[in-house]
Amino acid sequence: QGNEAEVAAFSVPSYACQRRTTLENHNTVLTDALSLLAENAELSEEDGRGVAFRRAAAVLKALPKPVASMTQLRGLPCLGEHSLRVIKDILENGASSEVESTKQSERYKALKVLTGIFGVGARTADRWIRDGIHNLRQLQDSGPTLNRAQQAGLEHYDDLNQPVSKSDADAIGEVVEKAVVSVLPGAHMTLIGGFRRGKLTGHDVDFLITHPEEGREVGLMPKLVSWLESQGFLLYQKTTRNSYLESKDGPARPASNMDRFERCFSIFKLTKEEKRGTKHPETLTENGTKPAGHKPWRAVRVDLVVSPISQFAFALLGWTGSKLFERELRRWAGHEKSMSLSSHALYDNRQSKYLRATSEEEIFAHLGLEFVPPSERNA
Ligand code: TTP
Ligand code: MN
Ligand code: MN
Ligand code: MN
Repeated sequence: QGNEAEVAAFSVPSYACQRRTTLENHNTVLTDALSLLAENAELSEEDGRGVAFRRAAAVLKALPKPVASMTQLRGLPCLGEHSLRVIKDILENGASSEVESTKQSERYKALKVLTGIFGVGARTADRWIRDGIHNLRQLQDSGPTLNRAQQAGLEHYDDLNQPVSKSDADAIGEVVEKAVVSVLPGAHMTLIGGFRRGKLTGHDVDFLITHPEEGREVGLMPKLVSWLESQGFLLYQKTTRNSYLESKDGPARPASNMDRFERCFSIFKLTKEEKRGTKHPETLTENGTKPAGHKPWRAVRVDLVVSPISQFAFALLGWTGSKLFERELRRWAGHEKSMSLSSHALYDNRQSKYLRATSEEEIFAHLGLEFVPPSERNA
């Protein structure tokens, strides 16, 4: 008797950027369920619902132990009626009927398979589904026109849907580092994204590149890509140039969350030799004689970003994630501090000026937040 009353209520601050969220999650059953509903909302282009479920999941990720009863959740932020219903269902019945039926729905399964193709987003997948395409077989049979990214995505579908390990990320890092210093001596490369937050696997590998002398980084990306291409490391690449300086609306408030650095979305060819950390033999390309069912390499999604040193701290913070942590930082900046944060700069609307920073620590300080290290940004 009185067990429920003895269970202390949890307390967490409202914004994910005020919390320390490690990879240790004591509520994976609940957060997996809410994340699935978030994903389903995003795939259905209902972004508002998606964010609401992501925020709810993030609150549960920050709890110090498993949720045992609904009473413990009283007063917690970001838990809306819908999320609370899902949590209650799981606590009482072991599963959420909404999550289970979503998971089994033909539409969700089709959206997952089709958006699992690199280059295919929610809108394209939805169009295909309305044309009766629900799986890869039907896609290949009915043959809608695929762009270059989607063709590559389909070709490397299995590899790209395998998680990337930290050791694969490190092996690729060695190659990219070597490429970076050969095309621009003195340039620096940093691992960003999920691996910087200490994740053991990822869906891709992300790198940020800069040079300590402002301006020296200009033109680096095409050279880097040529080097990697000439060595046979790229199965696909699309480079977009820096559009920050030339944009008309100025750097303060980017129209979207997409930043405007010079960047490259690529599919990297990781060979067994690179994995072992030995030299890349020129002979390893499979010229016509592909061994059936086995190949000595795998395809890995790699994102490269180049930033001028003056924006490096903002780029580092903006590309380390998690995506929700980034979103919450920007929400905090805007709503609580009347500032605009992007991956390029921090603008103070009250003082009408940019706030400089050369480290992530300085940016948190400008924002009036306690510093949260990358390993605790796993919201
Ligand atoms: P992702 O690589 O998509 O995510 P991740 O590395 O956190 O997770 P995973 O292990 O699944 O790869 O994005 C990394 C960060 O980069 C994320 O915080 C958001 C940021 N980002 C941008 O700022 N602009 C972009 O266009 C993209 C794609 C990402
Ligand atoms: Mn713990
Ligand atoms: Mn990543
Ligand atoms: Mn990425």
